[in-house]
Amino acid sequence: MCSTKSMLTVNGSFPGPTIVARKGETVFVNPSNPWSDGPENITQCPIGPGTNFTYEVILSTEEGTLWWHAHSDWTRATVHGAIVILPARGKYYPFPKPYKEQIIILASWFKGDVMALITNSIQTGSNPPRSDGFTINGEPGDLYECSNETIHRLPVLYGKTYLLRIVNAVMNDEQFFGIANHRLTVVGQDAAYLKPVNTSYIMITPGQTMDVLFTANQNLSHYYMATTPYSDSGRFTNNTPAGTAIVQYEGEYSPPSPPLFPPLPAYNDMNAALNFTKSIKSLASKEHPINVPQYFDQRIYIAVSINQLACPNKSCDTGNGDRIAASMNNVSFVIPQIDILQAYYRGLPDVIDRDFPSEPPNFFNFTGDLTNVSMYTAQGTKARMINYGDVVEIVYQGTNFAGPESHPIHLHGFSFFLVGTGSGNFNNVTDPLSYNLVDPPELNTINLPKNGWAAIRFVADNPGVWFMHCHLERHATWGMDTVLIVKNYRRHKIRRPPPYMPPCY
Ligand SMILES: [Cu+2]
Repeated sequence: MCSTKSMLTVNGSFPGPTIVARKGETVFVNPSNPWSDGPENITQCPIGPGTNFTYEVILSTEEGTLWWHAHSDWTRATVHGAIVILPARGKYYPFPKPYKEQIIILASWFKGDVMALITNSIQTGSNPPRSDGFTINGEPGDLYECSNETIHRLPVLYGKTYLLRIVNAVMNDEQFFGIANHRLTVVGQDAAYLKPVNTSYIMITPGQTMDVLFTANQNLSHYYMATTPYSDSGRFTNNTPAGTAIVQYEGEYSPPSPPLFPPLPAYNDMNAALNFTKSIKSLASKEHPINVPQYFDQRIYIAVSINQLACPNKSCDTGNGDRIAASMNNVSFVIPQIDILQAYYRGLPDVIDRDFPSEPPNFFNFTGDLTNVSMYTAQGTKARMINYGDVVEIVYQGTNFAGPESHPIHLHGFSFFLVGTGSGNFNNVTDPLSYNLVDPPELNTINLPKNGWAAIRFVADNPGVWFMHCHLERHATWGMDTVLIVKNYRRHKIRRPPPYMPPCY
């Protein structure tokens, strides 16, 4: 894009290296560059410059594609990569073996220094700038200036089927993605298999991964694959070209210039986004069974809001001089100085409050006219305590404050079932009647629709300190986060921390 910059990477590449494993394996990862970490000051303190730390990643039921990324400030913009989880030895995909596989990582590109941008917007209390572009496998593609030569190219053979492992590593935008003239078959999401969905486009939120098949069955030519932002906020106009790559048939022919472009939905096409999301169901086959909780022990109802915080003398750089904030159940999350896992494990006082509310402190018409409802939020470092083994239902409720939009909510530590979703306020009598308790998708990041609700269920069988946050990075920065702490039970315990944990400064 006609400029250069230095940036944080892993092994000098953007995107970073791919980790390949088989189902059920344990992977050891040793990042020795600075600032690669688990959620900073949630489950560890950051890995300091010049030091290293080994992660032991235990894969259990996951099969398909996941991704790894930094969790310190906005470093994940450039520090991320795919994790490919193949079937266990002797097992096969639940679809015909593709001829080849290709990782496709969608990401944001900022011409400026990402840390400087976010630091500045935190100081001024304002909205961080939009990214200057979108990339596919590290390249913005030839719709951007100076980017002709380096566009990512995927050579294909006529008649063959390819598996794309798509990761949305974009910072602040859901994405539509498609390939001109080619149908897509979505077969997996967040490392769990799906009933195949045949479609001309996908909508993928930051944090999500999708495994998608396509067959090279068109005339020998060049075709764009493209990624464009999706935003239902009504405050966004898309001025950014699509990130593109080229699907390039092998053979003798003269390719058109430019290649055909896929007819993706408009950036604000909410129906296109919801229709795609609603078509996603677990495969739930004999070979790949699922176990959907048919009841719950506790329900947590969480209002997810954009808010504001008072700025001294109205000195912040926004319309009314206040600071933009965000919250869950009217608590705007404050990241503590020491990591919560260590504080909890060692019983350190005064780091967390254990009283994250199980419902919003005030009930109002969350999705109605809120002009007379206060937008100010409380702040805190509150965690929700959960007994080991509890079946938990979480209902997320979108709210209509300040340019409402959908939120990709991500929970660490679990895959969970998205059992229901709908528009307006959640009705705890009628809405559960519409739940899918047969073949809901098993995910780790859901799309909470704008001014709507979404319900998830999981069994709290993983003791630990688990961050839950919106995967739009600006919302997470503003406080749209909380922590679930699953308590120990008998031999099911949080593991002892290794002696080489990065120190907290
Ligand atoms: Cu959000």
